Amino acid sequence: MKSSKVVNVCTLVLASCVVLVGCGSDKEDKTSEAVCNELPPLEVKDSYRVGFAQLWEDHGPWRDANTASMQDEAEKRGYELVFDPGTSSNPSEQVDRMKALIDAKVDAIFIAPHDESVLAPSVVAARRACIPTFLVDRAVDPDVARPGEDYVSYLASDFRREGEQAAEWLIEATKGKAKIIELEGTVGSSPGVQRKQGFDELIEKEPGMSILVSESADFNEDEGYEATLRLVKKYPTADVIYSHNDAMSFGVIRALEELGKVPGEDILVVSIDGTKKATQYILDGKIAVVVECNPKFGPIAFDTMEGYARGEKVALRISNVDRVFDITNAAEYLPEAY
Ligand code: GYE
Repeated sequence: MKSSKVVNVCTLVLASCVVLVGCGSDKEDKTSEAVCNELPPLEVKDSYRVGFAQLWEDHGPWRDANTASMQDEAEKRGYELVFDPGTSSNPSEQVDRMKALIDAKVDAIFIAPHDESVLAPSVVAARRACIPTFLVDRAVDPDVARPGEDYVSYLASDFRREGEQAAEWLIEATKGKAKIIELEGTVGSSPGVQRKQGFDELIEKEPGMSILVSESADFNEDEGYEATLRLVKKYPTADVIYSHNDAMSFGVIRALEELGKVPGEDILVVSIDGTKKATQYILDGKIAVVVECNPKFGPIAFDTMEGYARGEKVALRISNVDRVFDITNAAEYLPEAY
């Protein structure tokens, strides 16, 4: 099994080099570097050097739990995780970090792309450099980086479903009556786009419900705080804030309390993620509901990578099933919350 994989890799590298020369590419292209024109295979090995292109780090408990899960799992399996945490929310910085992983010739790459468009060419670049890449947490534009051709698989929650779950809970809890402020995640990110689509579509069908305003606070606590201060003053009839993640919801709660509003009484806060702090806020009556978004990808990510190396058929999309937490079940969930 092992040796046949090695042969496959060599064949592919040689074939690619021949294609390059055969195509009459210019001098720069005629290097000894392998170029893969299709999904690169992964050798079966006892240990791997795996790159992890995480988003920037200052993103709250979800991101921390996500990073920890990848690091713990790599360590458990005796793999080296090449991980350089970002320092700013600028997507071009993540492009640079992807390039560094490609230059370091890691065996495989996991990437949590900042947004769908800016990072898509980096995924294509990894494929060309013969590094099998897996998307974890967020997607890239499938017209640029093609599933099953440029990357192996996309592992994430179903963000549209999360948005629907938030809307379904709210419709029932308010009996179809609400005036909503929506705080979106990062512009152009798959959770930001799809949590909005799933939620808005169901709310639009309810004659007694309206979204007064919807704007991005970049999945960031301080931006959630600033936006809430401004928008609650501008839309005084609002009685619900739907925030696309827990970090922004913490900012929402801070702002509401500063404005003399009682979260849970004057304004219902609807959130997504399922962090320990947000779960405690449900028990304190400050957050009404949290739709789960499980960040612990480590085990499934590495199992998928190993399955791919063994030549197993890997699904192009691997989806988590997320739960909904409110006052009826938050206490039960709290011990496992992150
Ligand atoms: O909800 C949020 C984080 O991409 C699903 O990113 C993830 C989101 C998560 O900043 O807290």
